[in-house]
Amino acid sequence: MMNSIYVQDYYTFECDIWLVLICIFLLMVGAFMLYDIDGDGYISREEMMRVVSAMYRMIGNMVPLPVGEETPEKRVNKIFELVDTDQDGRISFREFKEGCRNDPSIAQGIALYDGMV
Ligand SMILES: [Ca+2]
Ligand SMILES: [Ca+2]
Repeated sequence: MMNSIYVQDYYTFECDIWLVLICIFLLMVGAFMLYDIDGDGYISREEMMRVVSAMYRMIGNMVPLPVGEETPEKRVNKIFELVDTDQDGRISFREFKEGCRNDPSIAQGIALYDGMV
């Protein structure tokens, strides 16, 4: 009896983890597509600049911006430093995905509503 409850709990737990992972993946794909404005499969510095500038305008004074990320330029430079591992000046989905996985602060930095939730 105890055993079946345990299994059920475990199974539920597993389901939740998968759901969370799928959600994270969809969010990442969504975020990537959002940044990749021309849809060529890479995020260029200009594309990220456009989205980040729009984000900064949108969140305006609602969210205190972290030190060193007060301007869209600074944030884009920081993201590129961390994520563009082959330094070709554009971010592939693989780099994007690995960046998010290796450092949750990047995922947070890329998230649209960073600091609002
Ligand atoms: Ca692109
Ligand atoms: Ca790259």
